[in-house]
Amino acid sequence: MRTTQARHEEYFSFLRSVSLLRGLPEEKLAKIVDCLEVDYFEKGEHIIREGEEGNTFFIIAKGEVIVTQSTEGFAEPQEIKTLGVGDYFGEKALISEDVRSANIICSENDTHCLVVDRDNFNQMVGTYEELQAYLKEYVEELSRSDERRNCK
Ligand code: WNU
Repeated sequence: MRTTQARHEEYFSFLRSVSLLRGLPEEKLAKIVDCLEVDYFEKGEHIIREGEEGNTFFIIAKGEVIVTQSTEGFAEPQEIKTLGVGDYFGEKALISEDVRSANIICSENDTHCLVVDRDNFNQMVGTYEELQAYLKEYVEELSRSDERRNCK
């Protein structure tokens, strides 16, 4: 069995490679690792459902997911993009204080996501102004591209 120490080191070095978190001081990163949960998904599973309430932020540590969204003129949610290792999702519901705005569906077996809850997300983002500004801007851009795509 892997020790807690080994797990900590593994996720710490992984998080250091995630571009979003580049500017975070090491002690902040270590705290995030302490309060992470790891969730495992199989191909076809919904990780996030559009319209549901959500209180978690995800970082992909292994595998791949697709993002889909309900769109005017289409019966089925339409695929918007694919995300892979080092990508993250779920920030929009936390930042906009809204329900989930898209579906996240696992597209590869044995996908691992690091999960940060709302309190820890707020601590992570709140203590780092550049990250906060970056994410706010990105979330506004997502809303604009949703409108351009005629999401429902
Ligand atoms: C998009 N429109 C919407 C993505 C991930 C991180 C960043 C893009 Cl910084 P949520 C559903 C999640 C949402 C986003 C993610 O899906 N998402 C998008 C879009 O065009 N959401 N509305 N592209 S991937 C992505 C930028 O994370 O957060 O909590 O749940 O609404």
